[in-house]
Amino acid sequence: MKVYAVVVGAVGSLLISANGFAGVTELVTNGSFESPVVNPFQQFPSGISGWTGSAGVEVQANGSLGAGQNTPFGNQYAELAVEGPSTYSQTIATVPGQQYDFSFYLAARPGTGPNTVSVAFTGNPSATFTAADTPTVNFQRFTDTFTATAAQSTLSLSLVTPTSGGGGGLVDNVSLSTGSGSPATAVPLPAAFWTGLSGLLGIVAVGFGRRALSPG
Ligand SMILES: [Ca+2]
Repeated sequence: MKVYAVVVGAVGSLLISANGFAGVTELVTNGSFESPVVNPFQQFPSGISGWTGSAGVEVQANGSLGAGQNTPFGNQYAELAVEGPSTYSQTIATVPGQQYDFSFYLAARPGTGPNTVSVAFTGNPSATFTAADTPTVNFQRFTDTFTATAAQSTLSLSLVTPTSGGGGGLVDNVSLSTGSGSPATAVPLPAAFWTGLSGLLGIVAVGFGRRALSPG
């Protein structure tokens, strides 16, 4: 028990900022769009904490698109279509040459067809990700790896389709970290730590992992 307590104290700050991944430092601010609190949705022309939007930022609370239309990550998510397609951006301090793991969750707004999002990161080719149209909001995890080329890198998410103003591009849990490979092995820790962790934060981490492996 003594070893366990010491280890928890040593890495406690890392765990708090890890967004569910032990040992990985989260670099995105407000990546889960939980701030500010909205009910049931709200548009912010000048952006929100962490994010600016070329056409504003729209935050929605669970249920705003109908009963059961929810994110599994907190109570809020964002929609890249505000009154039209918007590009959400966040500038992050980075180390040139350092590799970064990126991930986010994307769901199509039901009834709008496949929703495609382009993700850009300073100095890297952009990548596109598509979530199929489904009757119920279904967040799926997408990942990429970027290498920083500057001390400041801008991460941007742009809605590619749909292009009409009807809405689309539901995003949540946007994450960027310097962790590489599996989060569970990113930082070597004593077995006793993991045993203890399962009783504390393991519920969060395992829940996150299961959804990541089997979206839907
Ligand atoms: Ca969220």
